[in-house]
Amino acid sequence: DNDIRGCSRGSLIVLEGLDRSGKTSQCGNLLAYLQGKGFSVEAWQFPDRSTSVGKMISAYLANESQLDDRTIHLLFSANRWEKRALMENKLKSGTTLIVDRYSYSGVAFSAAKGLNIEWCKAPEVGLIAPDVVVYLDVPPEKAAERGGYGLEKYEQLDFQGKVAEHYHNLLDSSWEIVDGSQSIESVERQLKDLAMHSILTCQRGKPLTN
Ligand code: DGP
Ligand code: NA
Ligand code: NA
Repeated sequence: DNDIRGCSRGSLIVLEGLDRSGKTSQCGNLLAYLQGKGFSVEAWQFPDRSTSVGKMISAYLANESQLDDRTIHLLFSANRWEKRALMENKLKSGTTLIVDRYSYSGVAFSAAKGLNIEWCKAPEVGLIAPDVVVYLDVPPEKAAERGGYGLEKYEQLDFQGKVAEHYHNLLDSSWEIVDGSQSIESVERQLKDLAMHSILTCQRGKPLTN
């Protein structure tokens, strides 16, 4: 399949966490740091609102459209699928990708609505497997305090609490849990270390897998 053992490739670094967990600014900081080190690196985010599927998702999140829970679930997944080929090309050509949310958001947010977890996972099968998943762990109450939520659909404390529970069910030993309640600098330092380690492991020939 996608085994490119022996070639130097980029690393797929995924950040997950609740809304207002600090992921997005940490992704930006990590991007700047790695670029400063001379690595070929890009920051991506899902949902990617620039595509036509992404625009449907964005309208849904802004409460401008209503969609059935399973329908929006599949659109979020389709939004990752439509970027898969480009993602593979970037990684194979040596570019590291820092990705703000991925399949785990897909599962945690939809499962929090009560959808069956195995059903939620199914459309994610075959997407490229991350080399490292960092969970920025912030209690929902603390995230809610951070300047408050915006107006988007899921930005409500009770719902985020359910999302947190589902994230915790998804966590396994392959995830890196970073305590997002620490200082920004401390979180940043840990992310840099995790990213550097992952990039070097990929450069040494870790295969790309689904
Ligand atoms: P963001 O642009 O990262 O703030 O994400 C927008 C919102 O959508 C946020 O509340 C998280 C949620 N979200 C992200 N990815 C998915 C997904 O795949 N499925 C569902 N149901 N929600 C998602
Ligand atoms: Na958000
Ligand atoms: Na974000």
